[in-house]
Amino acid sequence: ALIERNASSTNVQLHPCRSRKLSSCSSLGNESSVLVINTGGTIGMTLHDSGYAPKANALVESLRKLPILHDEQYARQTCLYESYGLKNTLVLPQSKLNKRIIYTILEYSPLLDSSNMTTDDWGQIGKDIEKNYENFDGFVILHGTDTMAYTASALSFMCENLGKPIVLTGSQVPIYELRNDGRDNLLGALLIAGQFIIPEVCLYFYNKLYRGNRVTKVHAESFNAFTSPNLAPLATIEVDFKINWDTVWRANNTAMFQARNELNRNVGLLRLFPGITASTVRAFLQPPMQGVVLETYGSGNAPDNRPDLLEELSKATNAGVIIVNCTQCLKGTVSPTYATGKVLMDAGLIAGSDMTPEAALSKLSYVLAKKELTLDAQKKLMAQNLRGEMSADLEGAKLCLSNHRFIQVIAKSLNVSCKEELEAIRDALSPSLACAAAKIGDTEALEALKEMGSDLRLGDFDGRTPLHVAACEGHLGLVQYLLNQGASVHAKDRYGDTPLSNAVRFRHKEVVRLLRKTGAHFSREQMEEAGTELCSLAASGDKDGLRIWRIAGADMTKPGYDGKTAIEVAQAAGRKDVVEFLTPLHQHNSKSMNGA
Ligand code: ASN
Repeated sequence: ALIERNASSTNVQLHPCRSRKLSSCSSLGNESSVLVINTGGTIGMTLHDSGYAPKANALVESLRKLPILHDEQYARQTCLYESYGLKNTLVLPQSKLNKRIIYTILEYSPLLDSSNMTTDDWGQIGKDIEKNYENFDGFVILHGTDTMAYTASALSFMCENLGKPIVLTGSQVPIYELRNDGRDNLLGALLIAGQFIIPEVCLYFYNKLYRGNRVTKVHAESFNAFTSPNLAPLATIEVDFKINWDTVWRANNTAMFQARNELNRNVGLLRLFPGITASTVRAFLQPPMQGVVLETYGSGNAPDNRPDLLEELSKATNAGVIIVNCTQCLKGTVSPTYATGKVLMDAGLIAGSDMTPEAALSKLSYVLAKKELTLDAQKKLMAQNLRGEMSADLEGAKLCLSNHRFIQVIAKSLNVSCKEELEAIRDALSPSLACAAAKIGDTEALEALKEMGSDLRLGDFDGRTPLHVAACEGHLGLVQYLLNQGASVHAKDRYGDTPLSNAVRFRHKEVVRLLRKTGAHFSREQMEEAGTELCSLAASGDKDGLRIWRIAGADMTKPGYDGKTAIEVAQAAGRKDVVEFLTPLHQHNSKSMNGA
């Protein structure tokens, strides 16, 4: 009783929790249900005269005979077959996390080698997931490896506001053969889809779970067939499941799940090569072409000495073709570093950041099918990070904010997709936030920033560290705290000021003492400039001011800009008390150098 792929029969209505008799099943709470959509691929192939080809109606029965993939005893005890009424439902043995994963296989007809798949097949998978969305906890798609990265990318865009895991997998050797990678891959995918709420379209292969729109097939024979060049795996499954929850993408709105199954077919991939002719490019960009991924060199470069080529590109973008610039390199991103990259921007291309060509192409297909949008809005979407398919542009992220919760808010608004990006934002923002916290003496906020992994010793855009700010404000306790955290008393901001010179300026005696105790001292230039400052303090009779300089270790005999010393200025101004104050210092210069 296989459920065939036609619109009326693909809604797998039954759900164990609703349809099974509770009295006869004690462990329903531990159960989760997964829909496995079998589209074909090597995993279910056998050898024919013409080579490997998919074998229909065979997978369920062979899985049923594999104890690691089906627990017949449990199925009978819990009346699994009666309740489902379908022979294509199986159950995994109990997992380490005490879960029972019940999975129902929906087999497509015909099963396809993934080389035969088209955008219509992506649409069909989308429809079937949508129809069965509420009946299952997760979804596994069995798929050939050849175009799996394309399907995974496409589904990631089509599945809007996804709240459940969709895991694509397959194998390099059919599951029917003695040595194969199909069993492990299927088992891993089921365990992920049935046990963890990773609300992404993922690809599981050879012990690693990847974000689906970040992968590319890199090996035709190895079991380790995929790589995710610009994003670390979402999970690694070895002795334990290690899930990088920080990297897991989540929809950040309150909309319901829906699969957008319309896709635009007028898209294409064009790879630049030295000597490509303008006529090739022109032919490729002819109507009905609407979206093209141009695979460029290095960080998004193309010849800037080929006006014929650039003209063809400009003509096409002016005519409304969206052209996305992606690099031919496996790793790294498109950036406007070179003149040879800038010319493409000038020609109206959209920078594709570090998207894989597979992701960029399927994104175009998805975005161009949104007919309700204007061309400009479609272009904007192409440049935006929609599902974690590209790394967010963190340029200009150095904002000054006074509350560390803003980091999360900013991360969200920038559509940050992984731990590394979040860390980059944190590193860009936290010095400013730490300075803001230091200003108001908020040790708790500084602690919170530290817990987030921020380095409290770092300076903001002006090189001002939290210690500078705390010293200005005279927050003695905070200065102590920051020193204990390893803050440097020698840090200089862009004006050459140190925490010590700041504390002197705002006359925080105790802070100056503490900083001096920790080894703070004036620099040679500061010492040179001190003379003039001392003279002006002496002229105005400001003994308090002079005292703080003395505590800070200034040489009180240093002459000012006109060669006169502070004591000479005090004498000329008839400030006897200042002269008195400065006399012993004058005589015992060496002592005063060590502070009071
Ligand atoms: N040709 C196969 C496919 O993509 C390759 C595989 O699955 N390993 O369907």
